[in-house]
Amino acid sequence: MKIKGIIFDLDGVLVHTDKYHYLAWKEMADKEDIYFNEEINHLLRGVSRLESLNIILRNAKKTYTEEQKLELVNFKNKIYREYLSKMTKNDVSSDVLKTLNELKQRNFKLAVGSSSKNATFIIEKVDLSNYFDVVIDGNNILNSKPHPEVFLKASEKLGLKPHECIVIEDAYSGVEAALNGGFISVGINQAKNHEQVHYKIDSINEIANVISLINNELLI
Ligand code: B16
Ligand code: MG
Repeated sequence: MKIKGIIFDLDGVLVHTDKYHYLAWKEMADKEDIYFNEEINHLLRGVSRLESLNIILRNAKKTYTEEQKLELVNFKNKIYREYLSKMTKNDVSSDVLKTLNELKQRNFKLAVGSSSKNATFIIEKVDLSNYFDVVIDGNNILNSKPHPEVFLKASEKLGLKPHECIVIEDAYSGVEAALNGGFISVGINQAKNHEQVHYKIDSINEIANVISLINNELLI
């Protein structure tokens, strides 16, 4: 079976919105006098907004009601969206553009599989909409990564089986989700630390090579 589709994570893979998540959560944490640093921020990669808050609140000095939690996530999201609203196509690296163009030219089906409810907004701001056949995001799923729902929905909408797709992830939880769904996983940055990730890459440029490698291997 050959690889026919590529499902990209958004935050931390296609765009570096992870720095804005950090800044917005940091502002919320400082306001509440909760200890938060970049190390803790790594734990939030791929995890839903509310689950992210619950991770941050492990360091809180008091307990929060569900209503107060909602206020905190709304506070964070407002700051986060202010950063997002300033994004342009210049926030997409030349490596990402080159890779997407090459994969499109080679007729691979491309999808985004993101936990973010802001995914469509981001993709439009950075002018990447035309590259993707399918976008599945936090608004389309009930279970966030490490549950495989986001990737299973993406592959289904692409008309492909999980084993015909590779998933590119920067998050430990994202690699878990890919493995749980029966996908071939490719880890970049933090996701390279996952013990079971199938392929580790240092740059998105390497995706085409990984695909050639898999397709040749599967031919044997
Ligand atoms: P939002 P991804 C994820 O995006 C982020 O990595 C994660 O840090 C964030 O909490 C989650 O989206 C929800 O984002 O607050 O915008 O709905 O990596 O799955 O593309
Ligand atoms: Mg990510």
